[in-house]
Formats: sequence, structure tokens, C-alpha cells
Amino acid sequence: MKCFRACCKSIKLLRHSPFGTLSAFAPSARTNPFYNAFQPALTKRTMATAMAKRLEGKTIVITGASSGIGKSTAKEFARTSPKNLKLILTARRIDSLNQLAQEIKEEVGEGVKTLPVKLDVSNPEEIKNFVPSLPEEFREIDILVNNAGLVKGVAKAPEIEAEDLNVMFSTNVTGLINMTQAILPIFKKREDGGRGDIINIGSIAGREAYPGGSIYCATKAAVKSFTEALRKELIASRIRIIEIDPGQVETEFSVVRFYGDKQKADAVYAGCEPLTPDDIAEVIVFAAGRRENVVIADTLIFPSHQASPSAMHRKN
Ligand code: NDP
Ligand code: 8X3
Repeated sequence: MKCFRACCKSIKLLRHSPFGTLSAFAPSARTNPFYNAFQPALTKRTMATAMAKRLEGKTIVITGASSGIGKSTAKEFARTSPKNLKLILTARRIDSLNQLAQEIKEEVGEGVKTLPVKLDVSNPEEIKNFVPSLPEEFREIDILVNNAGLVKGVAKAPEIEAEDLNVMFSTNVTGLINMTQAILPIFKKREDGGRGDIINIGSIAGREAYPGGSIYCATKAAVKSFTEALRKELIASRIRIIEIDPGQVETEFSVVRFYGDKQKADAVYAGCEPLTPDDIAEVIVFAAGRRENVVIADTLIFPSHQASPSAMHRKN
């Protein structure tokens, strides 16, 4: 019994060690009879620490950080690497960004520096001024998460409003491309042809178009084409081009689609268990946290009831 307690104690100490690893710091652990039984949990801990270390000191820009996936991504980065990180939080709603910055500070403390910036990605002038107006300490950007995006309406051609068409393209496509062009010169100045990550949020809608979503689907298909071409253009560099394609995620997305009609938005998820924005944030941070030579080039993430935009199992 005494021996059992001693073994448990040594394992507990190791799991809470700041190194999170057994090999170099605890040679006695390998001879511990309980080591093998606990190894999976210990390995998991080691991976998390490696990811935190790789992200340490990075400066990250997130577009559309005021809500949904962007907001969750900011928090997930902060939680994963809380000691030394800079987060540039952008969107049109500056009050929500200030609130997010406060929440991050309360949760992880002063190790994560946040900079909320009001930025409308559909406005090319605002993007042009974005990098030059950043404080010096936030200019060495390492990761751009191109997340800002939206859908408007469910109209079919020829009933699609010109305004909806324009806002979807200028945000989801031109906005994403302009942000990429604004940040890439920073990456390209670095050795080995350049360094940094561009993480584009696409969608299942860019892989399989559906009626009533023609423009939104076309914008996400454009994101996919741009992303693939960019990866090929930058093949001689260390710049990683990553695409994350979620299926159904419950955020403000459907409220925006139905022009603020919450009842219609809720009906989209009736009988389903959609993904949460945190589910996608974890994948984004995982992709950014890989070893430099590893590119999570493409992902498709569904909730378990979904297999395509139309293949949904509803419980009622
Ligand atoms: P939300 O509506 O919750 O968030 C969208 C974000 O984009 C908000 O922060 C919004 O901020 C921002 N945004 C919209 N227009 C602009 C603009 N012109 N300039 C700057 N920011 C803008 O939706 P999600 O979190 O779901 O959406 C995030 C991304 O995920 C989008 O690209 C979306 O297409 C994609 N996606 C979503 C899925 C889903 O089912 N929810 C599935 C697949 C992909 P603000 O209004 O303050 O500007
Ligand atoms: C959002 C997914 O299927 O609602 O990108 O268009 S869908």
C-alpha cells in the first residue's frame, strides 16, 4: 500500500511538472510500475506543452474576432500559450472586441497582450492602413487567421439582391485576399523565402454547393481556389497555407443570414447538435501549433449528424 501511494505521488508530481515530460527530468519514472498504465495521459500532456512552446512569442491577427469562431479562436490561442502571446483582435464591432480583450485578461492574465482594432475587411482602404497603423510591438505578425465572413439570405437566382451579393464577395473573398496581401510582405521578409501562417476559414459550402446558397458557396469555393494557388506560389518558402472547412457551427452566422430573425436562425439547428465555435477554434490552434515542417493543408469538420450541406440527420 505504501509503495502504491509512493508510485501515485511520483506520477502526480510528474503530471504537474512544468516540463510535462518524463524522459530527461525523471529517469526514475520509467522504472515506475504504474508508468505504462498512465503513459497515454502523460503523452497527451507532452504534446500540449510542445504546442504551447511553439506558439510562445507569436503575434496573431484574427479577423472577425467579435463573435463565433473568431472569438473562440482568440481565447483558445490565449489558453494554449498564456505566457507570451500577442493577439490583434479585429472586427467592425469594437465594443465586443474590447469586451473580449477584458475576458482574456481576466482568464489568463498579463502574459497575453491584446490589441482590439476596428477593421471592416470589405473596405480596401481600411486594410491598406491596417499594418502601418499598428503599434511597433504588434507589427511582426506570425499568424493571420482569415475568419471574417458572412452569408446573407437564402434567395435563388434571379431573386438575389445586389447588395447581398456584393457584401458576401467583398467580405468573404476580396476582404480575405486583401488581408492576405497586406500581411504576406511581413512573412516574405523572413529567411528561407519567408515564414508565417495564413489560416483561411472556408466551409463545406465551398466543396458542395446547395440551392439558396449559391453566392455564399461561390465565395467559399473562391477561398478554396485562392488558398490552393497561394500554397503552390509559396512552395519555396516556410509560409504555411492552411484551410479549415467547418460544417454546421452554431454562432451568429444564421442570425446574420436571416437578417436578425432569431427564430428562423434557431430553426436551422432544430433536431441537430451543431458544432460549437470552440470545436473549430481547437482545430485552428492545433494547425498553427504544429512543428514548422508540418502543414495541415486542408480540413473538413462535421458534427456527427452531418455528411454534407444537405445530408443531415435530425432527431425530430
Ligand atoms: P459569426 O457571425 O458569429 O462571426 C462572423 C464574424 O465575422 C464576426 O466577428 C463579424 O464581426 C465578422 N465580420 C463580418 N463581416 C465583417 C467585415 N466586413 N469586416 C470585419 N469583420 C466582419 O459567424 P461564424 O463565427 O460562424 O463565422 C466565421 C467564419 O466561419 C466565416 O467565414 C463563416 O463563413 C465561416 N463558417 C461558418 C460556419 C457556420 O456554420 N457557422 C460553417 C463554415 C464556415 P463584426 O460584425 O463585428 O464585424
Ligand atoms: C456554413 C455552412 O452549410 O450553412 O459555411 O453554408 S452552411
